[in-house]
Parts: sequence; C-alpha cells; structure tokens
Amino acid sequence: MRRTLWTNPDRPIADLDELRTRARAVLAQNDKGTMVTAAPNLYPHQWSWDAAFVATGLSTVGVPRALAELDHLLAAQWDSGMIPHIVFADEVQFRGAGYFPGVDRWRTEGASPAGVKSSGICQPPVHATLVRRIVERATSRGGEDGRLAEEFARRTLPQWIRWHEWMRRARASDGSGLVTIYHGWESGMDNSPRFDGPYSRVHPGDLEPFVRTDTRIVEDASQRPSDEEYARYLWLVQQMADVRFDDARLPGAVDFQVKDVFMSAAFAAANEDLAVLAEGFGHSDEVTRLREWSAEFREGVDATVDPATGLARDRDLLTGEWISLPTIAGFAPLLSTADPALRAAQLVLIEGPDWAGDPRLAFPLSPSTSTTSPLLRPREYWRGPVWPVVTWYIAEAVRRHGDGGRYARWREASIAQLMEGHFGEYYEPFTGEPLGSHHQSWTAAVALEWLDSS
Ligand code: 9WN
Repeated sequence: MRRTLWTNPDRPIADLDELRTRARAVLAQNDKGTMVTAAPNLYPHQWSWDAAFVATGLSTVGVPRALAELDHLLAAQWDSGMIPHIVFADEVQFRGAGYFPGVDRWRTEGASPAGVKSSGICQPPVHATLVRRIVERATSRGGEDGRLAEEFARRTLPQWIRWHEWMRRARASDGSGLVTIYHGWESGMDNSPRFDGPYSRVHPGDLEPFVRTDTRIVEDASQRPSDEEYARYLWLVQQMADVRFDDARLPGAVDFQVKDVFMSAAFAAANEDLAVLAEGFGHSDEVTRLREWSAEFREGVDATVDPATGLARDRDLLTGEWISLPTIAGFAPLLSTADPALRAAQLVLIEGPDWAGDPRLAFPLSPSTSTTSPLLRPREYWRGPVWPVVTWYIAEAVRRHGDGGRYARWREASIAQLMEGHFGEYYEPFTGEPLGSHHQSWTAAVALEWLDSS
C-alpha cells in the first residue's frame, strides 16, 4: 500500500507552464554569470556532469548561454585531457560555510590550468551525449542558434576528443572496456551501496583534520553520507594529492580502485555521440577510433551482466571481486547495449516489482537502490532516493534507442514528481518528499528537457 504522499505546504506547481517558468527561474538564480552553480547553497561551484545536464536544459531557453556553460567547463580541462569534477567559483560564500572540501584541500595548483581552481578527479563523461543533443536541438531550430551550436561543436571537438582519449588511456588502457575510478565521487553516485565493499577496505591513516559544511546546509544529517564515509573520501583525496594526481602513480597509491559499470556505459554512449559529431565535420579518422571505443566499452559493459540477477556489475580491482548489488547502476546497459535481448530483459526488470513497478512507490520511477533490498535507505542520498537527473538520462537513452512509449510514461511520472515545486536533488521514493538540496540546477534542467520533448 502507498504511504501518504508528501505535499508542499507552500506552493505546489499548478500546471506545465508554471513548471517551465519555475525551472527557468531556478537556473537563472543559480547563474553566476560565468557558471551555473550545481545548487544555490550546498554546491556553490560548477560540477562536471551537472554542467552537461544544465547546459542541455539551458539550451531549451537560449543556446548561447548553454554553450558558454560548456566553454567554462572546458577552460578547466587539464593538460592531460582530464576534465575535473569541480571547477571552483571565486569568492563564493554561503552563511560563511562554503563548500568542503575546497580547492586548498585538493592541492591541485600547478596541475590545473593557470588561473583555474579545480578538483583533481573526474566524473561520468556524459558531455558528448548532451552536446549532441544541444546541437540537434539548435540545428532543428535553424537560424543563428543552429549556426552557433555547430560552430561550438566544431571548435570544441578536439577538446572532447582529448577528454575521451584521456579516459581511455588513463582509466581503461587494459582493454577491459571498463573505466577505473579512484574515488566514489568520480562515479557521481558517491555513497551508493555499490561502493561499500571497496570503501570498507579504505582505512584513513594520518588524515588532516576536517570540518564538514554540507551537514550545516542539509540539516537532516541522515540525508547525507556519514562522517566515517567522509573520512574515507578525504583520505583518498589526500592519497591522490600526495602523488600530485599523476595518472601513472594512482594505481600504486590509492586504496580504492573500482571498475565502474555505469560510467563505462556512459562512455560507450558518449563515444558514439562524439563519432556522430565528428562525422558531421568530416573527421573520418577520429570517427573510426571513437566507434572502436564505443564498441569496446559497450561490450565491456554487456560482459558484466550477472546472469543470476540480470543486472550489470562493478568490479573491485583490488580484490578482483564482482560487486553484485541491486543499484540503479545495474541498468547501465540501457545506456549502451546493442543486444536487443539484454535491452528487453533490462526494461522488464526496471519496470518490475523490485524497481519502478513496486506498487508502494509514490511515482513509478526507479529508486537508486531496489525497494526490495535490505540495503535500501529511502532518505539517504545514493542509497535509495529517486534522482530526477538519472531518470531523465536513462529515459533519454531509451528514447534514442527507439522506445518513445516508455520515455513518455517516465516523462509523465517524473513531471508528476516535480510538480511539488522544490526541484529537489533527490526524492524519497515512497512519499515523494524532496530531499538534499532544493533548487538543484540539474533537476530544473531535466524538467525543461521533459517539457521540451512531449
Ligand atoms: C561531491 C553536484 C554533485 C553531483 C554528484 C553528487 C554530489 C558532491 C558532494 O553533488 O556530489 O562531488 O559534495 O556530495 O553525488 O553526483 O555531481 O550536484
């Protein structure tokens, strides 16, 4: 039976026009001119994968501002080709708290481009997929928007290719078709139960003392990772900073090394999308290489599927063990697979009673951990809540593989979830309560995407 649905005591959204107006207002309010911060208070900087989703949302409003968002991110690209997971804004203050860990803790000076303040790790490479989306949207409109988007894609193509080259070289040169991450933050799904095993083997040594700021902003600490988890996060940052984020030294220096299946599937998809863009500009050598990578990672991801559960798996590189847990990352093949039987089986699973088809859910949308798993924690960050951005990203991949019907169903449910009006970072699956940050940029961005694609 469903629990009582959460209702906004202030002002829920009345209709789709208002949803659009309010989503635009969230992005406008979080826009600092050069970057749209990931959230007004909790995340007052630019995050890598957030920026890609934000840009596609912005492109429904105005193409030049969308492209500027990506240019800002690209200006932080390291010489190695890596795009850092955070580009820090200057002088951002919130209740005197700011974001922790800030740039000082990262010790990336000298590694980041001159004048840029960044972290030293990456996030999922969704960018090329969303650049393609922006270009397609803009060119279908034609006129100045189309010209600007094409010119942007042509100009930045070498940078996106360098980013992909870096990922293939620094994180997947073993030919496994799977990307290695050295920190849960790289996955974007920070404290997902997928990482509990690998994190249980991270034992912080002589850790610089720290004071968190996130729990001053999200006052219900149960919606955020624990202090113990944070100590591990910071220990890994310290280990990487100690070797100056040198790609060649990370394998010998870091206590967390995981083959991330969701990131790998995002990379497979993004290589195909970059190939399509490169093809448009006549870069035929690049097209061949990008399609080879796309196939390599597509196959890498398919090969992780656990026959017992039908879900894709991460692998702990330090123990060699598969991580077979029921999290949303298990649906990675929906982003990338070319195998119709695998796609069909995963679609049945994701709409089944352990996932979006659980009748107890407030909305028929997949939570970040299966509702029938003892690991589910419905309020805690990546351990259970529904993340609107993930819903849209998977739905968009499904639509692009030809399943407009499913896209439409998920669209309806996701819009219904967002009508409460806070643009939550994530949502309690059974009540629909918005949790974490409010006015989260990528949530507003995907609201605009849903509205732009009926
Ligand atoms: C650490 C900005 C980011 C998202 C991540 C999400 C969260 C940061 C944090 O916020 O991570 O990178 O401090 O918790 O997990 O996916 O990009 O929205």
